[in-house]
Amino acid sequence: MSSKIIDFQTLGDDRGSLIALEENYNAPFEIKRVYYIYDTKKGVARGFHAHKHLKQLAIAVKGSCTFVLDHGVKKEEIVLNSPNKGLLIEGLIWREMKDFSSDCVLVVLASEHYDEDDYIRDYDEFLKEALNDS
Ligand code: T46
Repeated sequence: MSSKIIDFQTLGDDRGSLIALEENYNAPFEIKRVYYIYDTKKGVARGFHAHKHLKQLAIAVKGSCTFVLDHGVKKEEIVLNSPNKGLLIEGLIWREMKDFSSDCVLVVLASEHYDEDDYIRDYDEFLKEALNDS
């Protein structure tokens, strides 16, 4: 299990900015799915689950939000507030997302198709698995 910030190269000129994401390059896996979260209501938190195998790259292409990543033994908070930064999350990490700005558009690239069986939505079950893995 691991997480890290990936800095994307901004290709800009006097017309504005452009960022390209390419699988197995700056998005370091095969991209099978893309989804985005937007219009999140004030004060709402989402997530509250871990994934068994999924790799994801989350980018706040507009606005900001905070990820709370719980590795079982340690917790960290990561603010996403720039379209040129992506949060890579691989493996068994409990995630919560909060503090969405009203204009936040959170784009997520995923390594697998949607599969509810890959989710762990029970925190105690997550902790048991995470501590076994560490
Ligand atoms: C994650 C965080 C960052 C689908 O049908 N297909 C999909 O690809 C996704 C992502 C969701 N759904 C359905 C399942 C639920 O009925 O859309 C509904 C909302 O999904 P969920 O409650 O899981 O949303 P979040 O924001 O809690 O979590 C999502 C992802 O599901 C999850 O993989 O890591 O964003």
